[in-house]
Amino acid sequence: MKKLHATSQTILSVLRQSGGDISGEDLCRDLKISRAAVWKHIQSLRELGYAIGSATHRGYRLTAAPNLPLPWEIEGHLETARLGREIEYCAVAESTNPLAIEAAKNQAAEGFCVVADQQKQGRGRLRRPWFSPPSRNLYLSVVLRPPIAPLALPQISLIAALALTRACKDWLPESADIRVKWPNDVFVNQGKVAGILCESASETDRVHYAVVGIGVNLNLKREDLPGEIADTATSLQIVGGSEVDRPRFAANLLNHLEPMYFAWCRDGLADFLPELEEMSLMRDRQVDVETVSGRRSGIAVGITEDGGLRLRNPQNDHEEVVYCGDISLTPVD
Ligand code: BT5
Repeated sequence: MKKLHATSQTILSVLRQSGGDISGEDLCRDLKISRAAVWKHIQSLRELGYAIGSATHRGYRLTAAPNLPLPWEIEGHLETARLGREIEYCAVAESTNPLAIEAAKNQAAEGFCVVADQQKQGRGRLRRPWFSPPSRNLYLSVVLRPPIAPLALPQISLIAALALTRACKDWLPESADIRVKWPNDVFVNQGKVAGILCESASETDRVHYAVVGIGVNLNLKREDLPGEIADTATSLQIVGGSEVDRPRFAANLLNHLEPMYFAWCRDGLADFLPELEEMSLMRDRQVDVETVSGRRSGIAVGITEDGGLRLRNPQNDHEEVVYCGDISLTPVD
């Protein structure tokens, strides 16, 4: 886990703001530190991937920042009151979710996030693996403490999925087809671009915490995709063609999520249903849903106010609602 020293952070902002060369002497004088100390901070920034040139008689110049989801880079783009206001960064994590759960158990404030460059044991639902290589994507877990009945908690995946669709829209051409696949996926042009894993602890009438883990494929290239997901996954770069700024994307996602999350806590899901239906991947299509109590099939005709998927039997028009499960779609001709 890395925290940037306050002086390194000041040097970084000075270099950024100047946009040109800053002499070592000026830095020593303004920060009241020695030349050796300035050099040490410059070195630590370089180790994080900042490209900082130095030339005798001219000084230091920032020429490039690493495309890493570093907390201070995310914070620079945040417009939230709570979400992401405290971020723990790991270059390598087993998975960001258990780290956020641990923090939640230790009273982390609502909005606390864990972000990793890479996950060794990234996970999906039912212990399925989440492909999490370094340098490419976003792996973020946010601690939430919604004042709602525990039964309503699964809806949070739908809110996060909708926030993701809005965040993806900001990076993709208008022609991109962005969809929510109930209950926890985001698809772009028929490929899975993001998944959500919500883990929580509650008692009968109170949620202690919910950790919403979000994985988004940002800069994966086709050739990065392992065989198991080569035909089903995609990334914003594969679709949009350009490199996504990871910290900016992370901040943008939290900026979208926060007001939606607070509105949902206050008023429930009803106001989001039209958008959820408009963005639905399955709408009016024949689907099979694997649930714990067996397979259900039907036409997906909508989502209920409590987050269930409405399935209509085309033979007798009978409708049933399922609340969790894995969906497979019957291909359309
Ligand atoms: C999910 O599960 O889609 C939830 C994924 C949540 C990942 C985030 S990353 C931050 C946090 N930390 C974690 O360890 N997890 C969360 P599920 O619906 O069960 O889908 C899992 C399936 O998606 C796998 O079985 C693969 O088929 C497919 N898959 C795995 N990695 C993928 C990737 N990077 N992109 C697209 N599909 C993937």
